[in-house]
Amino acid sequence: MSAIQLPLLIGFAIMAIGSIAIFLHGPKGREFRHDTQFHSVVPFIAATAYLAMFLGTGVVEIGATQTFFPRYADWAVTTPILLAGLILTGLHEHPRHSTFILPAIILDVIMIATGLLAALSEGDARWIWFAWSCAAFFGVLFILWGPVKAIGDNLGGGIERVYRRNLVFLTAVWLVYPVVFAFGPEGLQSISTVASVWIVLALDVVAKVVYGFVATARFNTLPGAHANE
Ligand code: RET
Repeated sequence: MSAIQLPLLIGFAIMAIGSIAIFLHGPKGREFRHDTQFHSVVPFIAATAYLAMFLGTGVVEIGATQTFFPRYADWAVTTPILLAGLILTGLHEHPRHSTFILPAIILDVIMIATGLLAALSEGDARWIWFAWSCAAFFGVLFILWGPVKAIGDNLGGGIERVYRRNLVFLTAVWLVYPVVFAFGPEGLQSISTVASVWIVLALDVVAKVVYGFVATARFNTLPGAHANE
């Protein structure tokens, strides 16, 4: 097994176990909640991506850098689910939640797609795509911290507290990804490929599994959280 395969295998195992653990941790019996469904499916998707990367499927050497296509495929699917989950936590009873979920998801998918374009291009083009991806990211953050937070603040009943805490957690973790990209093998090359795979693994575990537990536990504290959805 090569040095790069170890974190990928560990990633597969943590994500597979995390998916089952979040599901079992959720409400029992016939009760279904959007947050438990969302948060257990996210690590399952990641486990699939880590398995593919461990097997070398979709890992392509372009120029001097390795591009992990499954990583971007994973993010393109899981980050919209995490965003939809966060917005639904704040606004699940609000009739206009799709007004915010859709634009947030579109910007988010553009962020991941142009991040992949940055990884695939060279020279100035790489940094232009990086900057454009960051612009989309700021659009996502604007929606979450601006209108969604403002509406949530007026709903009361503890929703605003749960939303704000989840929002702070999500923002803090997500902001590290572009930093790792900028300093990693795709950017300034101050971090080696193996080190960057370990760092992204740690971030993915926090953003998907730890956040999944924390967010579902916080949702549990809301009155009415146990109603069938
Ligand atoms: C890239 C590179 C280009 C600039 C930006 C990026 C942002 C990535 C983010 C990824 C989040 C991933 C998560 C995965 C786990 O569920 C594509 C690295 C802004 C924010 C949360």
